[in-house]
Amino acid sequence: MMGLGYIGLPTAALIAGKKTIVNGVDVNPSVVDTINQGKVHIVEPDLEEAVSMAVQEGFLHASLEPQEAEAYLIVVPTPFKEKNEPDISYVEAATKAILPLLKEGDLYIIESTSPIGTTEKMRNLIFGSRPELEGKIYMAYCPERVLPGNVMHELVHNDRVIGGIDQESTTKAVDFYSNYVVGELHHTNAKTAEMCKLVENSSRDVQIAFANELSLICDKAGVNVWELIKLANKHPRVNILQPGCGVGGHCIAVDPYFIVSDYPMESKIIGTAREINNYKSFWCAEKVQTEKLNFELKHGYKPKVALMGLAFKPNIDDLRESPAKYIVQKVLQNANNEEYFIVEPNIDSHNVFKLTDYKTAYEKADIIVYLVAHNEFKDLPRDKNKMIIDFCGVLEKN
Ligand code: SAJ
Repeated sequence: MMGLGYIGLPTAALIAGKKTIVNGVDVNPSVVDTINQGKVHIVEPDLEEAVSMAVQEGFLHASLEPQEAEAYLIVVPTPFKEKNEPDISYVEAATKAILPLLKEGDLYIIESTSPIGTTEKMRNLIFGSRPELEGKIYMAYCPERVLPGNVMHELVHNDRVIGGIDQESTTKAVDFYSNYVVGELHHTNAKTAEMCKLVENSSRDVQIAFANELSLICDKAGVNVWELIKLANKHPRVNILQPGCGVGGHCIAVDPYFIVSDYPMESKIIGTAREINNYKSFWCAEKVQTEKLNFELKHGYKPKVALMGLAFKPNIDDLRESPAKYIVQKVLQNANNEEYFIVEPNIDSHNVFKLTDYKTAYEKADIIVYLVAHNEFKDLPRDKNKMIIDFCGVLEKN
């Protein structure tokens, strides 16, 4: 297992749990040490138990260098270079690391979200330096589709799309996953599987952009967007998602760019959706500043503002690409930080922000800004004397 992050480690634990010996490889020595102690570096329900058992029973061992195996899974990050271009250098590096170990009959699978054509590129890389392996090893792409917070369940139960560089590779990879996955395994080719992953997340991004666009229109029109969407969704063929303060996380806010950067002329809706969702975060930050000023003009004193939530979505502790965090940063720029309370009930402390307990912040603030619809916030009392700015429908969900 090349990469022991949010997907690699749970997958390694799952496979090891079926009594298959897994060598987990990561470039980070502290990750390797942590896992070999049966511990984890990621917050994910049920993961620690699975890793601890797999390590104790001797089926999972982590190291900095790969060892010879029959199947190699590439589960490393594919981040962005400047100008929103995908960077597949980790996939390349992981592939180069196993290159000397590959032998006839081996299976090579990429799970990392990748630009269309990456499996083909890795085929050229492998056979370019090991031509004797051409037609002798199996290569496939099989994207992960799990939702953070529900990874251990979804790894087993979600359907998988599996695309080989040829029929034999697809069949071999399907056989491999059938040992661990009870969801349906769908056969295709590598390029379609690569694109399928990007399209799934782009589709969700476009749908959220539609909801966010509605929220901007409704703000001007004086219509409650939450009620509007609830009513529109009563139509049997309409299913609008929820607006929020933007789209975050390391998948939906990123993957559409993999398409846009390669097909800029053709991917107009996908590109525009990204712009709308990014703009929504900027708009929210501006709105907080404007409403704070309005309050001051009306009441004659500077209000205290509670910024409620930093995570990228409800009930998690993950702040990566978080629109809430972006809004907090933007609002605090050139502001008097004493006037703000920053709240994130899912983390104890933060290296930049001084956090306040959510109940204290609610009590002391004049303006409450809901940035993330965490469950805790829904149970707070409804104090009519406070100004509430609800970007994510906390008040609608009770
Ligand atoms: N969001 C909204 N409105 C909504 C739904 C979500 O604003 O109605 C926002 C969330 O607050 C968050 C962002 O979108 O900021 C993304 O959250 P999410 O729950 O939609 O998705 P992720 O990023 O946690 O996981 C997604 C999933 N993909 C799809 O649902 C198509 C997951 O299945 C993928 O495996 C994952 O991306 C991934 O790793 O690619």
